Amino acid sequence: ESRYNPASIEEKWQQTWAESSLYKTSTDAQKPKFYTLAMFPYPSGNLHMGHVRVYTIIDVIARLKRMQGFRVLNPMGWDAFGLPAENAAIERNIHPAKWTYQNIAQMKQQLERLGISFDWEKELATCSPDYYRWTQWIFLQFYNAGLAYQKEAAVNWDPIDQTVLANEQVDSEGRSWRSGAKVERKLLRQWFLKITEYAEELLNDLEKLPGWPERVKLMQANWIGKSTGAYLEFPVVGMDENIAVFTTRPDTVFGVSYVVLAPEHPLVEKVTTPEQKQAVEAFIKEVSQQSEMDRTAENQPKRGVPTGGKAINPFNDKEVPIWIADYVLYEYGTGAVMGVPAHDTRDFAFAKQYDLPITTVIVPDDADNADEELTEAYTETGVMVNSGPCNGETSEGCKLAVIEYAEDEGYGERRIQYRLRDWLISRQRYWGAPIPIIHCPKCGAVPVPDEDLPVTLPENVEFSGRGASPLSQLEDWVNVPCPSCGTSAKRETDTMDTFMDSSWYFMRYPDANNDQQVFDPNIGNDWMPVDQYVGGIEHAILHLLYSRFFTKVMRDCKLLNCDEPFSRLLTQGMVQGLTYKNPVTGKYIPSANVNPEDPKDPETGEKLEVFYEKMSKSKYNGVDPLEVMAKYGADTARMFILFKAPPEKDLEWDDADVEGQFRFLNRVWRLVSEFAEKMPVKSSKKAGDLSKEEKDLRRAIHTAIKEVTEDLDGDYQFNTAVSELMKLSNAISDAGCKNSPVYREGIETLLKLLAPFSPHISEELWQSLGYKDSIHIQTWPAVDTDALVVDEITLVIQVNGKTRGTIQVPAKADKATLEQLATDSEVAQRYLEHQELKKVIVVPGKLVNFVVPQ
Ligand code: ANZ
Ligand code: ZN
Repeated sequence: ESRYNPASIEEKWQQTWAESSLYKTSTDAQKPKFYTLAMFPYPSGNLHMGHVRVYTIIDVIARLKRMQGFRVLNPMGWDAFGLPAENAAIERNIHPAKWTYQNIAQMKQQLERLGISFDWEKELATCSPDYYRWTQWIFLQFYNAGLAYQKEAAVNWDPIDQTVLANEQVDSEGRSWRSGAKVERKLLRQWFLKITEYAEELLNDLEKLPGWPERVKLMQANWIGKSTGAYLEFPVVGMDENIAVFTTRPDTVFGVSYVVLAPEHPLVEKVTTPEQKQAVEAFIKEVSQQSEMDRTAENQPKRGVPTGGKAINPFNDKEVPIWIADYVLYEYGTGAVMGVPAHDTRDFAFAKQYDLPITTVIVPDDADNADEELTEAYTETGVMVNSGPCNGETSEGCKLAVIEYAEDEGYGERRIQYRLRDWLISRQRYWGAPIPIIHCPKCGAVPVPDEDLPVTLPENVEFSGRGASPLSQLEDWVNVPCPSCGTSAKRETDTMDTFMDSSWYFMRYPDANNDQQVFDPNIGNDWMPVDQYVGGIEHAILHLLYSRFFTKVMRDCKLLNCDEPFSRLLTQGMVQGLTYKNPVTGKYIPSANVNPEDPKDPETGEKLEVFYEKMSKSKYNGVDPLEVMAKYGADTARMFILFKAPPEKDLEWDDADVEGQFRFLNRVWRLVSEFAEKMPVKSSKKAGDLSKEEKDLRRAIHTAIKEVTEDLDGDYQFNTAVSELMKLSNAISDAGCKNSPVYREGIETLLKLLAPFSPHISEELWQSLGYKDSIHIQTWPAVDTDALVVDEITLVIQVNGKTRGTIQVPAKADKATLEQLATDSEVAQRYLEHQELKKVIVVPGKLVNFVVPQ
């Protein structure tokens, strides 16, 4: 009997599986399809524990579904465009493409080391021209459908490096991560996708996703942010202009004491009086330095200046001043607000600050003193006061009345407003898919013809991190004739947000190697939607929302016929490491420098804080998957990850539990090896001929099948499934009937149930039983419900509540029979001798208690 040596068997099987293309996607049309997908990684070059967790989860599901008779598509690829590659180019003078492909090769090897059953024939990398050709093509479908357009938008501008920055590159103080310069907001012409056109459907269709976590659906709904209210117009005094406001509270219109424009609003210049011009301009400059976050932060003081202009409230003909203020955002609603200090918290703070009038127009139903001065805004519903014709009505009723009146008189209309904004996809960056547009002085924006796609990235580029986007500096590349009229024209030099690459990759996998089409719609429709998607909660909004948007647009372009891309979604929890922190200095200390019995800072002697936190380099709490696999093997690493916590919960790394799983696999190894050496029977016995021992073992086997299958088919409760496997292994090892066919059934079942979790050891042991076919193409065991029937149970015999012994009785015996059997038992005979019986209590299925005088 040989020792369990994961290193040698794991590598051997990984090779064998690859050579036999074991995980190639089946084309057997008889089988139902199952599309498993884990979010593809950014190829940073190194696999971390978070990757191990998500890819192990998807692998268990894929292997299970294959054994359950599905044709499974379980593909893998690389989200390979993006900033880190460009930064590597700037910092280390290595071309982004080279850096990226090196990382891909390395990570692929590491993934293979984990034994994940991907169909590598479907592999894709978003930075490859074969892929981004179609990203560009899809952009043009959006463009042709009127869903892609250009407009001026504010971007983060670094005045020292002369470049646009992503939000992630601006620190919390508003400074550039590279130059340290205070970032400015600058208006640039940018490309947008009209996701707002799909806002209502994106919101409503969340109902079609019962297999998604409620939390994720709620986050999406909030992000879309539907508000119902009105659009109302306030004429500007002395001018032929109206200020349009969006309000969710038309009922408060009689309480308006001022109107506010966002500083960026185009009417600001017009309405500002000469006396206020200087103050207004200074304020606009100041606000332009602030981020949207700062401007809308709740406890931030609200600031503004009067423009000197005035507007008329058409509902009561009152003149109100026009202000500009930081808390009004240009991009939301109409970029203007009616200020109602009595009933809006922000307006209240603003009015207090600048001594503007506060008029109460709603009072609580039970108010006894409506004229009392407010100490804060009253934001609830109630009864109308100071509201002309509305006085005495409920505020809810007044809402409708005001809208109807506005519609009749032409002052406004009902309006649904979404917080969701159109998606800005322009990036002034090199490492992304070029936007396939040519700007012609005569024709304007002209799409690159399909036959000229892809617009490839030029290779000889300078990466300095300074100046405009690298592409715009390449004259040769930029200057081209217009495809439509031939005039000299210029290429668009912006590239696309990498979220565009990842918004459709799941549509590409089923037909990943198609060089004629984005994908064959028949193949796409065969596989879509993804049946089970797994990924991190950090993508709850953007990636998942964009992917849903793309799916709907592709549907409307007649390329797909599904409404939603991902039927079920599992968001896996984080992997946390043991973290040591000096509470005084705030420094994190590597565990190697700490005595776990008495954790102290080796430098200062300070007692350390000890806790679990998401693994990260800067906290020195990471565990390297490669080291774990080198020590224990991939199977143990997988078992630990699956066993330690339910998949959606955070998981605390624990070396002792890793050891525990390693010991379990060793037990399985010994159990099966001992059996395999004896070349045991293959014949089967009729159920009726089974001994009690055999029946008990069969019950354990089929209980395990039932439990494991239910744990997996329900909510993927891998942790409890692993516990069931441990129970079964114990039952087998305790069983006496080692030569029985039932014992063989036990061994084989254990291996099959273990196969999705620990694919290598189960394959090795399976083939040691003499089988030549892979265990991973075996049929998932079915429950024999007859085997589950318990025909004898253990009955406890008590005397005055004290347990005196047990007997075996038929499981179906009724109360009277139980009492009889108990009375006749040897135990009862012995303890009840010469005693007068007062009472007998029978609890079927459990016990019989004889009560005698004490
Ligand atoms: C008057 C009013 C009175 C308001 C009142 C509220 C309470 P949501 O639910 O987020 O859609 N608003 C509208 N456009 C804005 C902008 N561009 N920047 C900042 N605030 C803006 O909120 C809608 C409310 O937010 C609107 O209703 C408006 O204030 C404000 F007792 O109008 B309300
Ligand atoms: Zn032209």
